[in-house]
Amino acid sequence: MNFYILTLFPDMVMQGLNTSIIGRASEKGLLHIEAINIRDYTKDKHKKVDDYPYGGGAGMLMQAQPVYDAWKSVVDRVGYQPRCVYLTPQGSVFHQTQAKSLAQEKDLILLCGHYEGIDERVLEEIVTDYVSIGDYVLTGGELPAMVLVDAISRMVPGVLTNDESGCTESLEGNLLEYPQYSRPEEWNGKKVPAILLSGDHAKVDAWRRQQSILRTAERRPDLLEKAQLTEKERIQIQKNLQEN
Ligand code: 6GU
Repeated sequence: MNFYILTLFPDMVMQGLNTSIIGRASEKGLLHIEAINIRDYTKDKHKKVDDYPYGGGAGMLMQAQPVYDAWKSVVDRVGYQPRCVYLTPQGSVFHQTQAKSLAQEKDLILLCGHYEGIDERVLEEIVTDYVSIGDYVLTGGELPAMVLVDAISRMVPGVLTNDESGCTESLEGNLLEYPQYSRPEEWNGKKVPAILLSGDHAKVDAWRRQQSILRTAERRPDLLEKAQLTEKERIQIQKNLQEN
């Protein structure tokens, strides 16, 4: 899959994406991640890419022309208009289902804003999706773009090894992951739950399922409403909530 990230800070984005699993997948040729410097497309003789907003107000806006020309350079190269995601706190909040769906694309353009935003007219021309990564404000779209590339890439076939793909399920059933333990059997006076050492796979599975449900009830009750639970499991949650 090919990612084209339109940004004023190409180094920031590339530095964050050349390591670990995403870096390995890029080396293998499963991913192509490219940052395009919007400043390279300005026609201003001082390489300026921003200006004051009409009507006044705080801060500067990124101007339409360099953003459009940076986008057009990608479109001309790939020969069609791929989906173009603008990272903005005004977008719909990114979710695992969207990561999965965007992983089906061959090419994806990610547009990172800075300053107070981007001239609305170019957004109307090029943006297909407005995406936020949560209800808080960041200084720019670069970190959100990196979040999207990571979340989407791990859904691209081959990016995760078999060992790694186990953790794909965590949010899909709307249940959080159960707690996990590795060696030693006792650390800092704390023992690994005995059932995990029992070798009884059915019991281990049942325990993990129960832990997932309890953890979700405690930490993300909003998710639990969407989870597929048996009647028995729902009753168990009620019992636990009453006990605590
Ligand atoms: Cl996508 N951009 C910015 N600037 N801030 C954000 C965000 C995006 N998502 C949450 N906060």
